[in-house]
Amino acid sequence: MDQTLEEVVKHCSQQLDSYQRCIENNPQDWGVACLKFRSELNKCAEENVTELKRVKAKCSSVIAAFDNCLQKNQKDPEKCIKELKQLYHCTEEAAGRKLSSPPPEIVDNKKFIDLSTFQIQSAPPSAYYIEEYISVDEEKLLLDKVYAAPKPKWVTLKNRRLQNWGGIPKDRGMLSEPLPSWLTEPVFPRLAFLKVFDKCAAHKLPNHCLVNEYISGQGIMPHEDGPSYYPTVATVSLGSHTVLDFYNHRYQNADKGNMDSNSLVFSLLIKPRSLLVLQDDLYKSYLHGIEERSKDVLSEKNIINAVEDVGDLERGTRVSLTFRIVEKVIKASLFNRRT
Ligand SMILES: O=C(O)CCC(=O)C(=O)O
Repeated sequence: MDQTLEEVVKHCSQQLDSYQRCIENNPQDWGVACLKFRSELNKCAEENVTELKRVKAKCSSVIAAFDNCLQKNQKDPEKCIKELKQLYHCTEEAAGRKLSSPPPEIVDNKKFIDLSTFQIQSAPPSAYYIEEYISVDEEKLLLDKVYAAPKPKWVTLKNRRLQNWGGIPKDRGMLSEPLPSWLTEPVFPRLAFLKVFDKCAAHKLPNHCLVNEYISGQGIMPHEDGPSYYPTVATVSLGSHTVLDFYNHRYQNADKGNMDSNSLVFSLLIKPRSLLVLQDDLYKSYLHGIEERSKDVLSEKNIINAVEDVGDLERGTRVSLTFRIVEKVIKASLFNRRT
């Protein structure tokens, strides 16, 4: 699939850009408002991308059935699961891939539509964790793009490096720029179907992504994400696992150099390619952090989402993509207007 995406980017960058801008400008109803741009992108891709030409020739009736269903059920796209499954099977066959492991949300209708299926029941409200949220190919493409960013995009801190996409959040607001399509395309459609950000009045999809890179031995001090953001975060992990620790708020009052281990409440094992969504009390009333270590001895921690005993895990380099909604934005276009 890497090659297909590269071909789409190569031949249809203008259409991709217009579609992306339309999604940004119509956070409430982009599914309907941006149909024209989606069709233009599809047309360009079908005409120029080898694999898609093949898929179109073989799967035209299944594509039409899926489109038809979506048109009829714009407010209720989950009614089109059957058509989506057929489309998935047809495209995988046309591309010559074995039908081994379709994405979980396609296998199981309930998972496809309902975030609550993924809720970690033993955690305080609310944490949702989805393994294999993105594929190995998507993970590789995302990592390639993160590392292809120009050097000045990186901000180097003592214990990690980071990149801001979508703008830099500031107290007075964020000068907002569209998120690049390489970040949104593998992640947003499923966030939208799972309705992860639907409670947010202003936007229904994130407008900011913080990329954090931790090499083995690095971490992040316990902290809260603060009031600049709508209180839901969605984090996609790439490259390596980590262990995310949750602390009671009183840790905040403790001396920073003297971590109050009693305030550690529980931990989550976060695997590469997974999605973690935090909201409610877990966003507002707990701190989260990652210890600076090169190996996680899981038996030493109260890990509440690990079902199988995976023993000790050596950490590699992990890149996390934390998607959020910054509510106070200043549109970049206001500054770019010609007079
Ligand atoms: O890397 C992660 O999963 C956590 C990142 C985080 O907490 C933050 O950037 O505020």
